[in-house]
Amino acid sequence: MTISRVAIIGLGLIGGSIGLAVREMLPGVATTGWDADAAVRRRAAERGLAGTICETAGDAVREAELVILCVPVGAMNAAAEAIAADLVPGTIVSDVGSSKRRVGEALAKTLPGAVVIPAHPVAGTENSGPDAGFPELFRHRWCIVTPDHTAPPAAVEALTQFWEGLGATVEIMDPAHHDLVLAVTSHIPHLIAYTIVGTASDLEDVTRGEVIKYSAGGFRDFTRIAASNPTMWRDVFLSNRDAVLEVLGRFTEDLSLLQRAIRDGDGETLFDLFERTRAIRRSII
Ligand code: TYR
Repeated sequence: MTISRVAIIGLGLIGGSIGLAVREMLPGVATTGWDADAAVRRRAAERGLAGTICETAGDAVREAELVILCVPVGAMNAAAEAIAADLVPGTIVSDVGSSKRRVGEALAKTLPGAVVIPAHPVAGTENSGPDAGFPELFRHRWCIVTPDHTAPPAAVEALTQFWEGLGATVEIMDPAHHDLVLAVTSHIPHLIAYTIVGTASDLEDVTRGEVIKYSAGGFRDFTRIAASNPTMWRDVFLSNRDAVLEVLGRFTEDLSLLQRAIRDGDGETLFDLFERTRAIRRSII
């Protein structure tokens, strides 16, 4: 089974990047695109984010073998409802959401005739919208695919080949496990960035100007992450609630231990942790 026509629903950073990447790397694959926002559709047409930008979601999906929902996790069900009436039974429906278990369950319920195979390209930037996409976004990135037991192997393989064609490396994973892994590697780090930037801006005795001026000390990297799309990240935390709360519980315990070590002047605890974390960084790069 090969895919020759892909519908992209949602033309922001990820949807737009998929369209541009297909045009560049999979020239035999046609794309249609749709976005609920008319201004985004106009901009998408100007940038050529898909071969055809459609006026309705139904027009976009009718002839596609693969439909990819590229909307915030909280808008996934509305996107599924927008395509439901025009979706040909047996069409593969995937998504790009950062949390997988609840999204997959909801899509399967809303689109009973579709072959639902959730996926998460672990790629992005702090930018969003139809001007943010670029064709190399997925190159050398992971795409985690989380099929359930009902997904036909040929469809999983077709989706895998599609993502590999865009330069990604595909890993198959259980959705609940995905959500726990991403809670610790992505969701909580984003939460920490949001928190520290918020804390800095609320301090009475340090001005906003000073925070910006001296941000080279580490703060700057947090501000990049904290500039990420607010709607998308609100939805990620609500959708991956269980895994996020579990990891957050561990994180706050560990933070309290460091707080105590600092208060007690316990340099050994601090040093041991910092040495361990440096080794982790050095094994990544
Ligand atoms: N926000 C991340 C960054 O800018 C990218 C990213 C975000 C990747 C969400 C995956 C994801 O699910 O580095």
